[in-house]
Amino acid sequence: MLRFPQGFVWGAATSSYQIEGGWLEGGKGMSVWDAFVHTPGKIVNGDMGDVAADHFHRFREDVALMAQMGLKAYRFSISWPRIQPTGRGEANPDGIRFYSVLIDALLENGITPWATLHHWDMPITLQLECDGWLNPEMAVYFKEYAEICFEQFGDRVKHWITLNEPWVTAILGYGQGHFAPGRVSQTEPYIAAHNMLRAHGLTVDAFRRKFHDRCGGIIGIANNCDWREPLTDSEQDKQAAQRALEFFLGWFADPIYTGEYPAVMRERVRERLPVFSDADRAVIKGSADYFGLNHYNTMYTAHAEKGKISHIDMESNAGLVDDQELALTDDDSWPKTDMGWNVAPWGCRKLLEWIDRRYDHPDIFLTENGCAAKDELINGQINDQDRIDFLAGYLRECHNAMKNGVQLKGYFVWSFMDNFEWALGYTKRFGLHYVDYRTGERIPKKSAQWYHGVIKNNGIF
Ligand code: PNW
Repeated sequence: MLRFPQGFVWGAATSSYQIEGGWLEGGKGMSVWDAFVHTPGKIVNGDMGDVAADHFHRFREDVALMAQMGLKAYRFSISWPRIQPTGRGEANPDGIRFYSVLIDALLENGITPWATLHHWDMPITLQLECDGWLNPEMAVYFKEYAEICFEQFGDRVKHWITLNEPWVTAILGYGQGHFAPGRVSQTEPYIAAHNMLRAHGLTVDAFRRKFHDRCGGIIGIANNCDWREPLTDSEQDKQAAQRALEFFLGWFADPIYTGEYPAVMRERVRERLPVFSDADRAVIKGSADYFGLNHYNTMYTAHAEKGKISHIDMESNAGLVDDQELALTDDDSWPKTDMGWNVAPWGCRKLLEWIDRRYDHPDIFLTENGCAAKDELINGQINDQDRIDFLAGYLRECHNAMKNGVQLKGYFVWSFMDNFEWALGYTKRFGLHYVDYRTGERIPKKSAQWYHGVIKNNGIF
C-alpha cells in the first residue's frame, strides 16, 4: 500500500466544449471550436460538440456520479462565449446561472471546484474581428472576462486555472492547423503564445489586486509537457532532450518563474520570438501560486539537423521541429494507449523532478493525466483494466517523485467521463465513466470503482 499525505487532492477533470453541448442554448455565443467542427474535413467522422455528453442538461446527474465515487475535487472549464457571447461587454445572465448552479451542486456534495477560465473555446467574434491570440489586445479582453468570473464565482471558487495548455493552442491551433482556429504558420505560434502569457499575467495581477483580499484562493496555469529521454548517452542527445523540454515547457514556465524565455529559444528562434516589455514582465514573473501540469507521453530524443526530420516527428507532439533540430522516436517495448501515446510512468517521475529542480521546488498539481482505451460495453459493464494499470503505474511514480522531494499536492484524472476528443471526435474514450452518445446514458467503468478505492484509502495498492 502506497499512502499519500493527508490532504492530497484527488480529482478528475473535464472541459466545457468537450462535454457540455447546448452549443446555442442559454444565450451562448459561438466559439472558434463551434466554427471549426462545422467546417467539413476538420474532424474525424465529421463529429461535432453540438450535443457532446449533454452535460449542459445533465450536470446534476454528473455531480451525483462524482459524489458516488468520493471525488474530492472537480476541474471543469468555463465557456467564455457562455459568459460573454461576443467576447466583450455585458455578462450573459443565463451563462452565469449555469456555472453558479453547477458550483453550488459541487459544494453541496463536498466537492471542491477547480475552475479553468479558458480551455480553448474562444468567442469566434474575437477571431473574426481581431485575429484571436495574434492580437495583443486579447490580453485585456481575457482579463475583463476573467474579472466577471472572479466577481460572480470568487465567493465559492478558491482554485483557479487561467489557461489550459497554451502550447496546444499555439502549436496545433496556430502552427499545424489541426485544432481551432486552424492556422498554419512557423511564426504565429510564438506570437499567440506570447499574448496568452500576457493574458495570463494581466489576469493574475487583477486577481491579486482586486479580488484576493475579499475572496482568497489560489491561481495558476495548466501547462502540458511530455518527457524527453535522451536516445543515447551522447552529449548531443542529452542536449537535444534538454532543448526539447525547454521548447515545450520552458517556453511557458520560464517567463512565469524567471521573466524570460529560455536562452536556447532566443538563440534559435531569434526575431520570431517576441520580447516582453517591462510592464509585461512585471505581471508575468511570479504569476503562479502553484505549478499546474498536464502530462501524457514520453519519447526518446536525438539530435537531428534541419531538413532531416522525418514525417513521424511532425506528428508526435514535437512542436516546431525545425527550430529545435530533434528526432523523436519510441521504444517498441513500451505499451501504447489508444491515442498511440507511450505508457512510460517513469517519464512522469523524471518530468516532475525536472520541474522541481528547474523552478525551485514549487507546489505541483497534476491537472491532467490519463489514457484513451478501447472501452467495450459487455453485459452493461466496462472492464477497463488497461486504464487501471495506467493510472496505478503513474500514481506509483508520482509517489516515488514525492519520496525524492517533489512537492506534488494533487492529481486529476483526465477525464471524469468520455467526451469530444477534439480533432479525433468521439473515436477516443478517456473517461472514468462511459457515455453512450446516442442516449446520453452514463455508466461507471471499472476504473471509476478502482479510483473510488484509491480516494477512500488515500493511496494505491
Ligand atoms: C489535452 N499533444 O489535450 C487536453 O487538455 C484535453 O482537452 C484532451 O482531451 C486531453 O489532453 C487528451 O488529448 C492535448 O499533442 C492535446 O501533445 C494534444 C496534446 C497534448 C494534450
